[in-house]
Amino acid sequence: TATQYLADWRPYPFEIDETRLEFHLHPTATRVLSQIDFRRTAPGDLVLDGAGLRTLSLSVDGQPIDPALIHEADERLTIPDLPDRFTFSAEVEIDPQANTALEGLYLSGGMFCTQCEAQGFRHITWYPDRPDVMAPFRVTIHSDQPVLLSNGNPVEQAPGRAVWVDPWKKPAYLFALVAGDLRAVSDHFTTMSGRDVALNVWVRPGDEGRAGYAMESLIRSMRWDETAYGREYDLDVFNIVAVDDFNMGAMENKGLNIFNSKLVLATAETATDGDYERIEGVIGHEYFHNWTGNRITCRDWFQLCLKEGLTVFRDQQFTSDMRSAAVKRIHDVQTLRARQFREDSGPLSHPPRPDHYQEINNFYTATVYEKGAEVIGMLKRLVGDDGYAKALDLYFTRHDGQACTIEDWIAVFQDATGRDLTQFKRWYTDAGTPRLTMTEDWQDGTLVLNFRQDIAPTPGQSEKPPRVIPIAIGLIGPNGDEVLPTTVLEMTEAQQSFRFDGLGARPVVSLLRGFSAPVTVTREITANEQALLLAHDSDAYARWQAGHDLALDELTRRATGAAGSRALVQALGGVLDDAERDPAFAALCLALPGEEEIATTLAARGTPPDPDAIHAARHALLSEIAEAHQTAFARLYEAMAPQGPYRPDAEGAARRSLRLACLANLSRRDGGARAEALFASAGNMTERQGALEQLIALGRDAQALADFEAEFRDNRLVMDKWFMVQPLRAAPDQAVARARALAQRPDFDWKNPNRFRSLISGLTANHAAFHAADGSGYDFLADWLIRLDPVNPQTTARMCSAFETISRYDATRQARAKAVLARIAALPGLSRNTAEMVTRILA
Ligand code: BAL
Ligand code: ZN
Repeated sequence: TATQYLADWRPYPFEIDETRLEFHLHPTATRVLSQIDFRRTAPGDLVLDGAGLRTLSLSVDGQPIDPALIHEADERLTIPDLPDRFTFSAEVEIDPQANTALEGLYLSGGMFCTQCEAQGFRHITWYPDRPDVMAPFRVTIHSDQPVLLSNGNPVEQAPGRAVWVDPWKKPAYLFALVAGDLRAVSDHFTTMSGRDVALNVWVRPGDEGRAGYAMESLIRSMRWDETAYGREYDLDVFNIVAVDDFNMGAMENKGLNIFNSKLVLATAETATDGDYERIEGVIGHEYFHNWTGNRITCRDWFQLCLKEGLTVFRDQQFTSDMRSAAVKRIHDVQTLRARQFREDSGPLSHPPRPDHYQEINNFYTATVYEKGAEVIGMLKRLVGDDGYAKALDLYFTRHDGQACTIEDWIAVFQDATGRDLTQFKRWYTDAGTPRLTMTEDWQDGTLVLNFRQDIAPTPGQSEKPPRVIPIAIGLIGPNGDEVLPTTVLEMTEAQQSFRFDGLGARPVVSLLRGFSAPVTVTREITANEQALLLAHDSDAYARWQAGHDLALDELTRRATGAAGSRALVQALGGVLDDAERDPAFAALCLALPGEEEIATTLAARGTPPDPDAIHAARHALLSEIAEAHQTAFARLYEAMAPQGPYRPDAEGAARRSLRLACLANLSRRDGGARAEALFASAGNMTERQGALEQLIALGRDAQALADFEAEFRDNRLVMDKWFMVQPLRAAPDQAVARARALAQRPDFDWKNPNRFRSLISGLTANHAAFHAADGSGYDFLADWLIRLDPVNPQTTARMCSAFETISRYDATRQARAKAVLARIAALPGLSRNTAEMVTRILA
């Protein structure tokens, strides 16, 4: 398979003045007529992309084109010797019903819908399917479906026919079309300059009562982007459609966002607090793309983090403003570590801006998205809030309507602030997570902090020059008072020291406040000092991190056979005393590091993790905590009982999160009595699912699972949860058997990506079960990847990343995992997507 290189990018030799498309929709034989007005800007052939098309006719200015110019293996049509201006026309036939890969035009439950990012448009018709070719689109849809939607503004609507015009130039990956029997939940928004925008969230008949939160989230997003970034919406209508079969979370098509229905539909009875927060965040994310992604897009797919890193950063800011900034930051750090640090420490490590790929769909990763956002957070910390605002204003004025690069992005920061960002750029081009080591020297009131940064080699990159690292610190005196407020140290060398004079007593360093850089930290610190930070640090993230480190130290010691200490159990007592003041914080502290994180930490220290020992150590420590604080847990469980009807806001979610943390502890001693009672009485899915998870963990789940199924049998999204929690929460020695049994059920509709991911990732997230010594977890995953690959390569390839950590484990596990990967690699006809992932993991 050909590798694509950033260095090979060349400008396209034509611009497009207008793209006109006409669709005659049919489930198995949709005809697509296209007319594209090209204008030459440089010498060269016209190269168009097309995949799986039945080409009926091709012409230039009405003259037929020889179909022999189509190169099937390359999925390309190359036409030489063209004039400076011409209209290219094609008529093709495609089969949406056969499109199980869900790229291009496909059917979901009888509804026509599209997914074109990154390279889906080539499955619709012949086109320059690259993001730097932008055009206004005019789309005519012929269909007997009642609702016909595309990008832009509606200009004609008649039974069986609709015309949509999108005046804003866009690349093909932002094209969208939807046709189906849909109902709208409608509202409107008046923009900052007084224009009225019609808003619709389109759902299946019967789902109208579940789209209200998505609509409220959209309105909040539109207002926030005006206030925070001065960005106004630019069409007369904004449509969102919920689709049941979708590879991603959602897609930012211009004026017609298409969403996985799980990120739209919510009621208290069917969605958890986490679901609500994600819906708000993703509605925001896709909306914010209108400026960061659509008005200003990427020149090529290597630049994906230009739009994704920035848009994630913006949606994180939005959620911080709508909810609790401290809780959001801690959640984001947890996600970054669990997904991106994991990726960055293994065979799939790549820079936020990669310089080669085989299949771009494999690069919609935590590194491009979440690390891309962290890099922008560092930029903002280095240039300050005003510098950031100036740079963004310059970005929008300078690049509106363009397809840009990371170089363009860095240039606006340099030009707006005068700062040289040459070294900073390494965060975009170099892979790997820096390890920051700090030692301290203390003498006569002077504290010297000595830092060293090390970056391990990553695939294809052995040299790792030092990066700019903003290290936010504070100093806490022995009595808990802050003696130095937050100060950002700028580290630019491999080793660097910073000096603080005139201190009374030796302070404790609150390090990396706000998680000021995506690095791992090694330092010498005692359990007492960690407890002091946990009790007194003024920075909520650093306070949580101190407790987390205390817990991680305790767990890693126990998991490797060392004796336990009481330091964590005691420190949590202080957290519980204070819990009613900040329930979300207490809940975050009570959620001990997961088994995967313990394994990661051990591996980073050179110890192959033993999944069974880790599971046992964590289980034992949780039992000690449950016993030591049973009175506090019982008190708080009652104190956090609902105070009124369910509201999906941050305050309510905080109380429920603490209540469920208490339930988990109480369930270790009451045999599940409280969990059964809560399961039976809870009026919301957050508590319902929380109680169910406890009952599964205790093996007392038969009745609850049956009741849950009886109640929600017809609700796909809720049944996805049912499929997910069983392998996730089951005892490790039972989880694989349970997953196998669930996979036999007729309602395990494995071609639906949500259902597939629920069951399979429920198991792979159960660390000790997936890494069972007998290889049964690996076999189960491999069997299903092999089955799904011919149907849906994109989803298959993404799930291969469950194997990315195998080299951490003992020789037996490694051998078993490599054997199943070799079995996948040897399959005839394996997709390019999966082949690339398996090859990289085995490399
Ligand atoms: N652009 C793909 C989906 C998203 O990141 O919004
Ligand atoms: Zn995005």
